Formats: sequence, structure tokens, C-alpha cells
Amino acid sequence: MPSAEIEREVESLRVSLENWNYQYYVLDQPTVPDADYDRALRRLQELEAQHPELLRPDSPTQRVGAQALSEFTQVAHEMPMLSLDNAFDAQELRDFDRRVRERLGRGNDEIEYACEPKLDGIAVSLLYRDGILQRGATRGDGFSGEDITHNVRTIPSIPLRLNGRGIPGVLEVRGEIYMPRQGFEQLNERARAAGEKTFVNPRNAAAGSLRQLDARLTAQRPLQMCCYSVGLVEDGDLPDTHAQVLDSLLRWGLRTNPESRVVRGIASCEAYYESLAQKRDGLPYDIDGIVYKVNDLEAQQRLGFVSRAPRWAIARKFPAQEEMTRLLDVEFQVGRTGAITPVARLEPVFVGGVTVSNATLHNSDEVQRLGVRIGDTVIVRRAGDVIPQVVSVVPDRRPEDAKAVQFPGRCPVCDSPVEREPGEAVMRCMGGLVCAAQQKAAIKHFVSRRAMDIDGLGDKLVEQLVDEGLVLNVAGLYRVSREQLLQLERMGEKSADKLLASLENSKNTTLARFLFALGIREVGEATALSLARHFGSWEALAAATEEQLLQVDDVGPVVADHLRQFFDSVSSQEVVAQLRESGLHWPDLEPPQADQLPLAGETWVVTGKLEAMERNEAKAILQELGAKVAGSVSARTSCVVAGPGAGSKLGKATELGVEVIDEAAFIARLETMGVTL
Ligand code: I6G
Repeated sequence: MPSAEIEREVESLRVSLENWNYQYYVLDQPTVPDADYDRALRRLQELEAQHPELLRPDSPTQRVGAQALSEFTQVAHEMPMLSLDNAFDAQELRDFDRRVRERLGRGNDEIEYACEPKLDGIAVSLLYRDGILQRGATRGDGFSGEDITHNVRTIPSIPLRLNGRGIPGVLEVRGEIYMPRQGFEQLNERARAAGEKTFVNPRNAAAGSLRQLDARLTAQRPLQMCCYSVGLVEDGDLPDTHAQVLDSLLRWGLRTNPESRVVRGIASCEAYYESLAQKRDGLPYDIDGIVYKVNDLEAQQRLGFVSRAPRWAIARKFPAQEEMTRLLDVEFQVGRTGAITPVARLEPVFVGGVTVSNATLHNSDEVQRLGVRIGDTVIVRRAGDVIPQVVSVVPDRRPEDAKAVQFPGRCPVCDSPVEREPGEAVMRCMGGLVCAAQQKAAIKHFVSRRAMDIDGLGDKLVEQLVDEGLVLNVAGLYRVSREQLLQLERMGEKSADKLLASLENSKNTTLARFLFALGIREVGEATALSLARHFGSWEALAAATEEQLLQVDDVGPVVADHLRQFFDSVSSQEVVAQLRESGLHWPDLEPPQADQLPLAGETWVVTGKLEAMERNEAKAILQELGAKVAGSVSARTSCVVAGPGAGSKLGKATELGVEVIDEAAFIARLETMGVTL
């Protein structure tokens, strides 16, 4: 028999773990370091192993079962899971509102609606008895679905037991299980690198993850649950409005959508739609529309149902994120580092709110996996900020004359051999700076605003300079004469003089900019800045051993290897020497003491669109001032810089009481620290 003290410790560990889980996965507000969580979990596992009589199925240690199922069983829903009617335009939404007002006898009154994004996931039902999770089931045909209890138990945002007051004895909660975009991209990236099958979209990835007979596999997938309503309720009462029900669910431990709002009248419903349409690309998950529900539950009862859909709710759809179109051709683009990317030329199609005529096919493995041929009808996906992609082929529509995609054996630009490095999915042109495509891409990068910032040297002019043989590499830029410039088509005296002045101006630079401008593989702006700050001078950096390079923030073995290859290459050394002979210079820096920088110890987040600078530029400046720049907001964030279109990060910061400033305030703050733009 365990002592009362042990029993108390076990219960206290469970309460703490559940609470931390709730803070982290439901409220997105981590409150303890991972190490504390892990320590508590291990202690609980230890105590449960020593005292098996204390083990309970709702213990936080019992999320993942060891045994795989042999098949899924069907379960009948106590109350059918209905579907929603759709509105495809503003008029259809207005018609819905008119029907609601007429049926409720409310004439021109404004109805109160609960609005929330419609997540593109898998609808599920969770059944809690006395607050303990009993069963998870898919929607299926609405009357019966598959029992996926063992899988839903592995999803950290689904509590195994509910907490709080007023929980009905029987509570069936409904919602959507989905995979956030970032997790989906990472999952696919890993699959692509391993030559495995990728998922077409986050929804399929979520469905595939839930259909695993072995819950240990589901547990490895980044799934989330967002609850949107209740079904069966017994032995307890619910509040009077839909929004209050959502509040109760959140209090009891279930995740609801923080974007939900209550609005009055149809004009406000439309404004909500517009504001979410603006935010859509920046949300961390896919949504396919907005759901509007009459907020008053008694009014919902009076409205009732028609066939299988409620009369009190409707989904207003967004433009689809996937569309069908035809693959007209595949072209091969050669990038700055020689990487050859197959690019699909498509019959233009409106998808995800824009017209798309090109999409990436990533690499030859992906082309093979898709089995795509020129002439095929394909599905194109454009969601969020990710570049459009061909995600699948419609085999039934393949024309007889569809052509296989031929990968070039030699570079399509310079005819050098193409190679695939072991362990890499990409093919590369081995021409280096002999390849005009690589020359052009390297020069365009060198002159770009965040690199050497050479005004008056746009992409077209770079192409002309290379095509005319006037410039072969970045060092050649500083040797072009006025006469040579004037020989170029459409080049006037004024433009030539302006360009020469910009080139002259650019010679006075910083080590970080210069390093970034050289376009060394994997050395982005932030890494260049860390390297410059760490070594202080070109000589110290170029002489650094791999071990010394690895001491720099941001630098791992791959980056260190690319850096050493660059410094050891005779042609790179020559280009740098020529640039310095032409007069490029920068002040050497005393490697600063990190803790003396004005933002040392602070963590900043930059979100939304900035006008005066790119987001990367803002990040680089913040790092230069000693701040850490994070991708997500937490209670530890010092400040959030939010531009227009800032999405969930802004909401989260507001929720957590983190300081939020706009771009103007950010620039003013930088000025106080001696940074002028
Ligand atoms: O499929 C759905 C997605 C989102 C829904 C839904 C929802 O609310 C945000 N609400 C209901 C009532 C139904 N389906 C039937």
C-alpha cells in the first residue's frame, strides 16, 4: 500500500503536469522550462511503476499505448454530427441572415452572431464522462465514425481529464483536429530529404496521422485540436450562448479558437470575413472559410435543422487553396549555388487568392514521386506565404501525348556537367562562375539592397552586363568603365554616372554586409552578422579553423564546412583580393562584449509587413544590438514589432501582455540606440 504521502505526491504531480500542458498546448503560454516538465513526468512514471495500484488511464503518463490495434471499430454517434451549409459570396450570406431574421420574427433587428475561422482539418467528437476522456471518434458519415480513442489520447492539446467547475456528467465535445502549417512543412521536408512519400496538404497529413493503428506513430505527428461546439450533454447545464459555451470549454481545459468573436448584424459579419481574409496567409493553420452561428442557443433551438444542416449556422467559403490546371511545360532554373530546380509552367489559375502560372516541383525525386508528365492535369496548392507547389496529378485526365519530364544531364545555361551530391536531393550545375546563370544570380545577390545596396543596377542591367561579357563576377563590377556602360542598349549618360557613383559609394561598407554579399552557401544575413561580430576582421575570419567557426552562434558543421571551402578556394580568394584592390573597405571591429550591447538578454519578435525595411533587415539590426530574435511569442518575449497583416503573433502578444510596437515606434527606438536608417 502506498503511503498517503506518496498518494499526495502522485496527485500533485498529475495536477502540475496537466496544468503545464494546458498552459503550453491550449493557451500557448509556456510557464515552465522543458527540463522541469520532463523531471516531473519522470518522477510520476517512477512512482506509478513502484505503485501500480495508483495507475489511472487519465494520468499524463498514459497518453501513448504500447499496443497497436489490428483494425478500427465503428462507433455510433449519440447525436448525429451534421454538416454546414455553405455561402459562396456576400449575397448568399445576406440571404442566410434574412432567413434567420424572418424565422425568428426579428424584422430588421440585428442578430448576434458568433464567428470563427473554419479550420481545414478532420472533424471529430470527444466523449467525456465525469470529466474523463472516454472516446474519440471521427465524424464518418455523421451517424457513425471510427473509434480513434488511442490516437486522440496522444494529442497534447486534448486533455485526458477536464478540470474546473460545472462540467456536465456526460459531455460530448466537437471540433477539428488539424496539423499546423509549420509542422506540415517540416514533416514533408523530412520526408522529401529521406526520399519518402510526402503529404499533399496539412488536412491529408492530419487524416493520415489519425488513421494509424499504432498510436506511437500518431504521437510523433504535430497534431492540434480546436473545439467548436458540443453534442450530447447530460447531468449538467450549459450557458445561454454559443460564445459562453466556448468560454466554458476553454476553462475546462479544451482548446478553442482565439480568433472567435461575437458580432452584431450582417455588416459586422462581413467585416469579420474581410479581416480574416487579410490575416489568412499569416495564420499558423489552413482555414477554408468563416463559420457564423446564431449566438443565442435558445434561438438556435427555435430555428432547428433542415435536412442535415442547422438553420442557425453557415460557412462562408474563402477562395480555394488548391485548384486544377494543366502543366504546360517544365523548365529548369539554375540558382546562385548551381542548384537546378524544376519549375512547372502552368495554365494560369486563380488559387489561394492570386493568379498562379508557375509552381515549384522541388527536385527530381519529387517529380518522380508525383509521376507527373507534361500535358497532365495537376493540382496546385498555394497557402500562406509558401511558394505555389504542384501537389498531385489527376491520372484520369492524362492525355495520350503526355510527355515524360527529362532532367538535363548538362546545365541548361552553360552546358557544364550536372551532379547530385551524395545525400542531397538537388542536382547542381558544376560550372561555378563559368555558368552565366550562377554569375547573374551571384551578382544580383551581391548588389541587392540588403547586401552591397548598389542603386541603379537592376536585374535587367546585370543580365546585359553578363551577356555582353563586360562583367564575369562581382569583382568585375568595379572595373566597368563609363565608355563600356554607354555602349549598352538604353544606357544614357545620366544613368551611367549614377551607377558609377553608387558603385563608388558601396565601397565603404561593413564586414557583415560584405560577407553576406559574397553569397557563401547557407550564410544568410544573420549568420554573416554573427561571424562579423565574432571575428571582427576579414583576416581573423578567413584564418579561422572549423572548430573556431563552430563557436559562433548560428554556425553548425554544414555552414562551417561551406565557409572553409570558400576561404580555401583560390578563385574565391582572387575575387576578394580584386574587390579589396578596387577599394572595398570596412572598419574592423573590436569583438564586442555581448552583454554590453543595448538589447543584450532581450528576445524580440518581428511580425507583419514593414514599410521602411524588410523583416530580415529588422531582425539583423536587432541581432546587431544584442537581442535574440524569435519566431514565436511567449511569456519570455521582451517586445513584438508588428506591421500591418500581423496575425496570431500579435493576438498572442496582446493576450500575454507583451509590449507591442509599430514600425514608427521601432524606428524611433532604434534611433535612441544610435541606429539611423
Ligand atoms: O465543420 C464545422 C466546422 C466548424 C462545423 C462547425 C464549425 O464551427 C466553427 N460547426 C458546426 C455546428 C458544424 N460543423 C455542424
